[in-house]
Amino acid sequence: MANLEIAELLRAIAASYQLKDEEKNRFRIIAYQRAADAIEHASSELKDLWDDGKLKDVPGIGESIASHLDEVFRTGASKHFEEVMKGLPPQMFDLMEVPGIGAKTAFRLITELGIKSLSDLENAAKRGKIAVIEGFGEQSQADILKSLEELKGRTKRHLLPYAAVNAGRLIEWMNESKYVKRADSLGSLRRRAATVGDIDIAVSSDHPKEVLGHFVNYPKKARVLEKGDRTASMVLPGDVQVDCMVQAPNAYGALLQHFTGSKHHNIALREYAIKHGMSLSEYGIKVNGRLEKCATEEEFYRKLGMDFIPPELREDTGEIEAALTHKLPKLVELRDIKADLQIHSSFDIETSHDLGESTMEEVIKKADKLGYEYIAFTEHNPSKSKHNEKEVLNLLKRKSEAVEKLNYSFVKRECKSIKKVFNSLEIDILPEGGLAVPDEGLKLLDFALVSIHSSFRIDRNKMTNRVLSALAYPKVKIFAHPTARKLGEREGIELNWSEIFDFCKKNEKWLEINAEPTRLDLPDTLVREAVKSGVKLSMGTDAHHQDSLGNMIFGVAVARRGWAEKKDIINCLSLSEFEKMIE
Ligand code: DGT
Ligand code: CA
Ligand code: CA
Ligand code: ZN
Repeated sequence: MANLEIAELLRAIAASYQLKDEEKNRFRIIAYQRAADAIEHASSELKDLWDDGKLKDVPGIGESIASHLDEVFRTGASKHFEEVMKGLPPQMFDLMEVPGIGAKTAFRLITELGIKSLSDLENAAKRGKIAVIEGFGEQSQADILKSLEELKGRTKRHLLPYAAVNAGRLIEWMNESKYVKRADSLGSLRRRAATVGDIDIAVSSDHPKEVLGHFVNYPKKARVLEKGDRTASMVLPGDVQVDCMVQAPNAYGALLQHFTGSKHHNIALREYAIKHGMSLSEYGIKVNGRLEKCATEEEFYRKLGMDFIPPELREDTGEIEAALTHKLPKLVELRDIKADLQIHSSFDIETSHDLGESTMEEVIKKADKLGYEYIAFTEHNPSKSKHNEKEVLNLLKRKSEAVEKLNYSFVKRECKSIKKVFNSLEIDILPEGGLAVPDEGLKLLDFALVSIHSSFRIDRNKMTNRVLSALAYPKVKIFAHPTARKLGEREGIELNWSEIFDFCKKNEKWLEINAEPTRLDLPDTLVREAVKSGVKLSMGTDAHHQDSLGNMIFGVAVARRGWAEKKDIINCLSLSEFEKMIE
């Protein structure tokens, strides 16, 4: 069972509990959903962890879920899971694949309309049968049709960190062979694209036969697809395909260049070469009919009269012109990052209890290890429906006191590099605009992030005004995960970006690059436009566990793909520079 299937199973259990008795099972439902999220985004296969007896090391998998999963791995099923799902229509779980359809909606559609499949659902929506059910209406029906279209457009791609971890392990394995001089990733993974179709690996060696023999002997493989003289392909658990290519060391740079892509970059490069009497291949560059091999990529680009183009920029969006005229940006690097500006600790703002996992202290320690100068705690605002204004203020006060205390004691006593912890908050932008926290509450914060977590489908103009109304508050500095997209799940909201950019530039507001692997939001193409417009970006991991602070590297990948330099990123400011920005 691959991670995605297990996650699906746990979601099905959560949905079953939701239908049976939502109130009674509230915490169970959350636990199952959380475990499903954790497993879906884990970079290791759960089955491997189980083999090593490390199931409980996965944050989000508690004692009881672990014991049921243990039964699943041992026997192929769990009695408890079967019991929970008994009596529920199995099509329910297919319908829940549709974004926006939860357990209850799916159940009603099946029982009230007799829907048996996604195509049934599409037919029913097209014939107007859904709009007339009580509580649905024209809008829900239109939303369902739109979601169905979205679902069809999905292709199976892997999140960048998942591909990166799998490739990293495989490269380690390749390096164990004495015939391997070096091994690198290629393709979309080397370009650090947000999602990766298949993994491509390059090996430098004079012994392709032995190298490929070692490759197909990889102990963690699911099956071998093919093995030729210079290339081989196999599939890893979780349906990840890997292609491996071997090249002699004296032409290795040309191979790297050729199979890093992107296709568009290579086409544009080839056209340029032809115009100048050269031709390109995975061996090198032919000039006047004579092949000049390239051992390194630097050499390859130099022969074309270009500066070295970092893989992240190879998308044919102006990098070739820039490389010819020595105008490539000096891209931001992980070591330039001095802060993480979106972190959720286990300090539960609703109760001000510490829930035990990744306490504020643990998070600070981890950030200190990473060498940061400052971080911000950005818990979600207290629920507006559960508390009156006075209660909200009291909760915010408690958090602000907790952070203040940490700054005076813990940070001074325990930290080498962290100098300050900021008291921030991730505040919901209400559907009609404005913030989910009263003005008095804002006064307690050092600065605030705002973001959208509901009502995603509002027309472009209204949505733009909704966002601008929130950004207008002086305390608000950051628009977090601005498109609200979820990779493979949900497309982003529609905004008038040039209006947003203008506003941010004029009013010193920053757009976040959220480094959470399913978000990577702003997406790279919009980062590029923001940078061009002179808008500053802030980086946050959106970590809900101290280990996720390590995801910053993926945010940096997005920034680099968007041509961002140090000067474009707020987190590259020193503490004192940053403090001036939020005065
Ligand atoms: P992906 O795997 O869909 O995320 O995207 P890429 O960019 O990794 O594409 P892939 O795996 O098809 O090919 C790797 C790179 O190799 C691609 O960016 C362009 C380059 N390339 C050069 N010549 C060829 C060729 O003849 N066939 C393919 N498929 N790729 C080539
Ligand atoms: Ca690929
Ligand atoms: Ca490939
Ligand atoms: Zn958020």
